[in-house]
Amino acid sequence: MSKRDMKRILVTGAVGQIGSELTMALRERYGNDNVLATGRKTKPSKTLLDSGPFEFIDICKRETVEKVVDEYDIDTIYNMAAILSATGEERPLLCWDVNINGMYNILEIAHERDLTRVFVPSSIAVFGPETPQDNTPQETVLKPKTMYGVTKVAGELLGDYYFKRFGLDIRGVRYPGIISSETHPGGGTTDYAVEIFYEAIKNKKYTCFVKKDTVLPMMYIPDCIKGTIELMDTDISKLKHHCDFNLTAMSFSAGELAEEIKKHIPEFKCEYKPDFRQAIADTWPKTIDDSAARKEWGWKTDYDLAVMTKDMLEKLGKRHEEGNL
Ligand code: AKB
Repeated sequence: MSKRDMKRILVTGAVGQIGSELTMALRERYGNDNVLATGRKTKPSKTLLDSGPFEFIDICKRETVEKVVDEYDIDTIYNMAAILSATGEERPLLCWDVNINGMYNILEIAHERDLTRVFVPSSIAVFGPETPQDNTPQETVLKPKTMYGVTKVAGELLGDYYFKRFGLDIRGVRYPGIISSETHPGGGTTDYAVEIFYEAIKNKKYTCFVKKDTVLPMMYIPDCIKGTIELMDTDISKLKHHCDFNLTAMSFSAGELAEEIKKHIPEFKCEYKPDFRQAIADTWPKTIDDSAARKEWGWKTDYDLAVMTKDMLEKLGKRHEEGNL
């Protein structure tokens, strides 16, 4: 088997919202033993632990990453470990450390060992108030006002630098808010779009931390996992962009999401009490132009607001009935 065909994958941040489901999808595809899940502190789920190898590492401590990369003969890294926007405003130095110094360690390790491919996610947080908020173009002003956004812009640039300078095959997308039912998001501005489902099922009411008319780009987790893996599978000759693909599936206001949930749970009530995360949301796009992703690697979505809402409520409703929510 040539080096290009081998797949020995490391997922950092595998206990997180995207990492946990990405790890399971990669294990299904490449074999359980070929996908090493890693986390820093949080206890992994039984599903993650029982289905394949797991190690605790800290991407800010380079030697802990080097150890597992060498021990497991890793050739591909999905660097999903990150501090998100809301936590980033509360702990800016930690955000810089994990998102920049941690990412730098990953890139150096990948470069030194000539790894096959690296995925490093970016976010809609790279945009700021000077960016057009409707149909935000692929190439546009990047002047974020959060520490998270600053680290994501720097991360995109760093990734492109390693590609140009060292030929490291590194890829990434600007994730919108991700909605999922397996693992809670933590510390993001778009977390309300997940919390609302749990509260609708459990308590039939929710107090939303952004205003009713706040519109943000969103995506259901199956689309997110599909897109991530498809980008990593694409022949590099097709890619003009590398670390900064705009990506979206749907855009809706917090009020529209509440209305969609009400169609299934008529007694559901949503109140709006904006907190500091409103100011972050106000600087992000409402809708995104992801035509570069569609053109260069065939990106397309399967889930819109109605289909996603129905699926989320069914999944969480079942877990609630079983007493597992
Ligand atoms: C956040 O809200 O911080 C993240 C993101 C959009 O990157 N979900």
